[in-house]
Amino acid sequence: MESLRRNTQLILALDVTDVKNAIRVSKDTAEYVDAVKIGYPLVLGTGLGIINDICKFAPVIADFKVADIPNTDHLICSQAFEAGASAVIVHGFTGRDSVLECVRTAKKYEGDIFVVTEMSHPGAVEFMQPKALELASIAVECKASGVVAPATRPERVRQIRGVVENLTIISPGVGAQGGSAADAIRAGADHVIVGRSIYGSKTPGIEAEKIVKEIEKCR
Ligand code: 3DU
Repeated sequence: MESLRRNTQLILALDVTDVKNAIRVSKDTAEYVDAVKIGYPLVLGTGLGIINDICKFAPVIADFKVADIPNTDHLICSQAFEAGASAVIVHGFTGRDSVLECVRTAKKYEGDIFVVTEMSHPGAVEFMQPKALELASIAVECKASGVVAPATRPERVRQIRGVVENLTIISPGVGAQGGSAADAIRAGADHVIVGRSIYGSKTPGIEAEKIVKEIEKCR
């Protein structure tokens, strides 16, 4: 793990689409988060330069769910790291060569790669769930820093933890999707990822603090 601190164990999913809100929420929650995850909603809404703006508050994980041929994966990851991201989230279903290329690219920037295993939404049981443990072992074989595993299914986080051993598990699905931060952490997640419950609140800092306190209680 090159970049992700393990302090509050909370990662903010910053899925707002304008600079003003992105800065407001980041500033308000900065003391409670280990990282901010930025994906297509914010980057398409504002431009790639937003990564550098948000880096001032916390390390940025670029959630681009990279899923292409190795050369294109390399180009996408390079752009994200050049823009200031500390980590990039990639898919594993494209195969080992693609994931390896992402990990190779991340090394050049001393950055991290997280591989998606099973997603947190109901539809993930159709195609991803049957392959999730294999996707987790691809992450291990390719020496990724960690995996993304579903807080909506803590029992799956536990099973994925059994495969990835000491890799970092980051876990979305807390709050708006029905998952609990404490359950995900108890099941073996290192960090929970929370979006709408925090940025959709009038007081994002207070919401973030509540989640951090919930996590502290189960340590
Ligand atoms: O549901 P929330 O608003 O707390 O946001 C969750 C974030 O995590 C959001 O950015 C979504 O795209 C991302 N994510 C998942 O929710 C589930 C996954 O399996 C992977 C990423």
